[in-house]
Amino acid sequence: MIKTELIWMNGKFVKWDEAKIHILTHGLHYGTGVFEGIRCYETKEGPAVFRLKDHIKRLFDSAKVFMMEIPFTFEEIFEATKETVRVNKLKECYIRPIAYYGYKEMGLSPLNNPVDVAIACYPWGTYLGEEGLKKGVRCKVSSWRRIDSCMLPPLAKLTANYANSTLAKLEALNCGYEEAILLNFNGKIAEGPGENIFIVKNGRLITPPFSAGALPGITRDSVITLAKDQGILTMEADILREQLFLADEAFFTGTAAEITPIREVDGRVIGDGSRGPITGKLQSEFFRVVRGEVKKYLNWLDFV
Ligand code: PPE
Repeated sequence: MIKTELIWMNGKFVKWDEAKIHILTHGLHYGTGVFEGIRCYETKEGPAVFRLKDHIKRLFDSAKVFMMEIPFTFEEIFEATKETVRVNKLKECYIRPIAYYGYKEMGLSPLNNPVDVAIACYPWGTYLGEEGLKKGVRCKVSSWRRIDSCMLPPLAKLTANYANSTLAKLEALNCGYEEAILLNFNGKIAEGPGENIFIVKNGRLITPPFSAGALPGITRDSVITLAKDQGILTMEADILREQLFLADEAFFTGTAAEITPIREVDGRVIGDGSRGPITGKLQSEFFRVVRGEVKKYLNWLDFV
């Protein structure tokens, strides 16, 4: 990890190496936190955060599901996020805001504990490798199922949910694959451990609906919008494992993963085994949009 200078903690900037918490922090023991992943890209007009308001809205939505009161307003977190990028003098970075139950009491009820909030930012290159972004990644359908909404809320970005993601990721890596794909409890495709998933079939996009356990991804939403502009329709529908095997193209979307093609699943080559034409088209449009090269979508950028 590449260190930067300052991290925002509860309203103050703290030096990177001093951004520490107590070992008995509630969130560390019980996964009682909510977080976001955001990217800031270099544009001709300076660094711009991609869809910052949507990310902060989702942070507050996650907290609502968890009945957690974030002790800062939307506006304060919005400004603090931009300020964190600014003080670290970064042109491009990944931004990680987190709100979690802090240190006071142990035991499952978090109600007596403070809610602490931090925002860090640091350079983070490609999520699944430069090669993965160009040629696609090899995936394994996980033996772990995506958490079901009656157990943990998959539509909220709760830190606890990522234990499920980590198990799937570990299994995929251990079996020699680059990424996992999780089925939901009904055996339909849900998403990757840190990405939404799309397939391309006969010129159309298909992606699992939220009811299948797909996080309301902001990149997912951006891709659906950009596809529509290009006359490519998206269906939100359940996807079977074999539909994935038989897709013309498949790709992941996510803030960290951006748009990453999938070239193989469980030993089946997807399409011709490289980045497909529709995936390529959406990917290059996405990178133009985040870098401020498409006028129509300048309103998705918040300049720091
Ligand atoms: N599903 C999951 C489970 C998920 O974690 C992410 C983001 C997405 C879908 C895509 O959502 P969006 O970023 O709004 O398009 N995952 C974040 C964390 C990744 C990590 O490894 O940490 C991210 O991409 O920032």
